[in-house]
Amino acid sequence: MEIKQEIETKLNKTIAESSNEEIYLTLLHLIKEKASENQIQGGKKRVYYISAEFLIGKLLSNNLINLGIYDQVSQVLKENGKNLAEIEELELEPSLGNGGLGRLAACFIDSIATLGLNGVGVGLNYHYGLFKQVFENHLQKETPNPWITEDSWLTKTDTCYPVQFGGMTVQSRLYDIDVIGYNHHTTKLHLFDLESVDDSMVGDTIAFDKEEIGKNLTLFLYPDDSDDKGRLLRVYQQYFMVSNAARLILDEAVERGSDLHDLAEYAVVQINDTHPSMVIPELIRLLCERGILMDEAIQIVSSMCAYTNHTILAEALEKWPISFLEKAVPQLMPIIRELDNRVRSTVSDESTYIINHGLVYMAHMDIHYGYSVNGVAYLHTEILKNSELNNFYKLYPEKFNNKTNGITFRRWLMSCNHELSEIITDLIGEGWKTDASELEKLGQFVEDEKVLERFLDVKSVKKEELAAYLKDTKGWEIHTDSIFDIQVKRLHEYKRQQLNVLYLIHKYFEIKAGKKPTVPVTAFFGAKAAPAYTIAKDIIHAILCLQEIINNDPEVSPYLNVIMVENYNVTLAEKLIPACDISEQISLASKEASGTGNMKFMLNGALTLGTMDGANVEIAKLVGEENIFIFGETSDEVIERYRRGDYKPWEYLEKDPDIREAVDFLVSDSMLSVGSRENLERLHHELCSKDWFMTFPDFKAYVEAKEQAYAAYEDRKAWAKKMLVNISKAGFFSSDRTIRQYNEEIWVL
Ligand code: 26Q
Repeated sequence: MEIKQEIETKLNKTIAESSNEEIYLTLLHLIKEKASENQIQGGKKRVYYISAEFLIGKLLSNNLINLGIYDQVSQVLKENGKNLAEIEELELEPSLGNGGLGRLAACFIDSIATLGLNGVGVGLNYHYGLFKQVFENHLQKETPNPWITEDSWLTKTDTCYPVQFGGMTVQSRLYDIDVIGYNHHTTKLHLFDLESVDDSMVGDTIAFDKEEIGKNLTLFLYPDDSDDKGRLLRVYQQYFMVSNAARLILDEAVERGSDLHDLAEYAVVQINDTHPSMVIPELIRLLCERGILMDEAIQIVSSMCAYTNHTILAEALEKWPISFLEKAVPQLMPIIRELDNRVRSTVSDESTYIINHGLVYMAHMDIHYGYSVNGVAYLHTEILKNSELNNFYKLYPEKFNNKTNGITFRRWLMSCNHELSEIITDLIGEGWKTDASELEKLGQFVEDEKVLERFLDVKSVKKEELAAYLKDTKGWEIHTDSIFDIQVKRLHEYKRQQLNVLYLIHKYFEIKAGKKPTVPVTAFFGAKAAPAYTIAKDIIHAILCLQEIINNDPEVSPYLNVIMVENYNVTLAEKLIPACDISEQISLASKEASGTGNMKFMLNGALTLGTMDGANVEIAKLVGEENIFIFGETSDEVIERYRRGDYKPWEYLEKDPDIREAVDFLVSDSMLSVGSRENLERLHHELCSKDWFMTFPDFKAYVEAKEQAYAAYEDRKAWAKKMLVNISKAGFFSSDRTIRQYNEEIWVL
């Protein structure tokens, strides 16, 4: 059937006489039907990618693209007076993730489906997901962010399990979202929900009764662990997720012929950071319950669980007080104790024990009782092996491996940047869509002026589009001939948005003093801070104050503007990334495990301004030093500074007047007249007395690198060449490549 006929049959009227809402729902149902026709069958073994977060973003466009009908549908709608972009606006974005880790999981299931692998995602169906960010008085406020409507991408299933907690049992229900790969293969994202969940507990704020587990368990995604009640709820959530996952794994294996002794031939579990780590003792518990002896159960589970580490920050490694686990999941504690005892009887290095000083170290359990431990970028894995997890590496060198992260090019190029996709296809054919390494073929055009011109033109179109969107939604005027310099990611001190802030203040002073840039700059920010992360919120406050001061200063605003977008999410990322000239990846070297935004920007023709951290190291190696702007201390230098423990920020304040001037501006009359003294003074004090993520030692190098990048931008042809090289080398960062490696080296499906 023609697509127009298909849509109109479902609508039961013509497209022209239907509302956008009706068309949206019709497309949603049509896509769901098509998805069910192409479920991956696969072989004997199935991978379960368990993750507390799946930051999937809106699905309409992406699904149309992956089904190969986007152009047709868009055309038919246009011919009938409708606009697909406007229809897309009706979809609510599910915010089932905080940031990188959740978005990575979403890219991975897209690639699993695209490659036709026998794999599913397993997580939780949070009704409100992460909070929605609003700015009030230049401060972040958190509000609930509901996304589930009567008709949504969720499909209710009949799968339900009782889940037992200390003192109570709750009932679960499984909801599925179809994950449509490029070329039609479809798999499932399994999201477990609490059958008795009570949405009415949520009012206008994100505050709710944290103790009513039977009602609140799947209401929110945890943005922080600031108080004990919240932390305990997180334990309940994690166990609910893995207990359901474990039962699903056993049931499906048995259904496909397993006698449970051979479970590892039927299932492999990828543990996405430590949030699902309790799946190990839970699987052991269930196997024992079904008649398998402890020794064998441990051996089976150890041969089917693999752990991915996403962080080097010690404070982010989960460790739970025994008392929490005793209260929430008493049935697991005997097993965890047994696992710890076995380590104690064979390993002398106490630092690797699972239970220490009344705390249960989740990562330690994963490493002792999983068969694979992987980092998410080359440098990250090296740091894990050589310092952070060195004690474990000495015990199990064979378990450690690297899987450099990747992104799905369907969403991060084909869907968010049709114009660029078309040029690429025009130049090198369609092959890159299924084999990203073919982007290398673009290399032959680096000297072709006409081609370079086309790349610059697309960038302008995407900048105009972003500016028009911000004009429509916020009334902001953006100079589209300015350099779009963008830093979007979660707000965290190690990511160093505050370094960017210090630069902007410095630049502001220079312009005031008459040193005017040749090309104007617009500095964009987008970032959510965890609600209890005080300094992160202070940094947001400083950016918003600066935005007001700089944009309203007639001496400065023709040359420099600051734009902080509200509620940065996947949908906004899809608008910002294609419009970017300079991608800010300025984390303190050694702290960013990988980063994936860096890959998305590169793929869309932005040049990276960054430190030698995470996957920036691999980007730099691929594009060569003339096509990236690298600055700052190396990870070795930083690690050595921390080891010596002798960093004194005040020494930099004393010897560098530029740093002093920039930092002190935070508490100047000018800032205090628009902002709040408490927030600004706290940030000022933090930087002057601690500066824990060492912005001052990198400040000069950062200023120089920025100036170099801005100067390079002026030679448009040379810049276009650099863009082209970046795009042509981005193929390595396709999540299809990453997932192939997971499969070849870990899962072996
Ligand atoms: C832990 C305990 C209590 C409450 C919350 C958490 C928690 C929640 C989310 C801890 C960590 C996260 C998320 C981490 C994350 O997003 N890490 C990022 O993972 C990306 C994908 O591998 C990397 O590219 C980033 O470098 C890394 O920061």
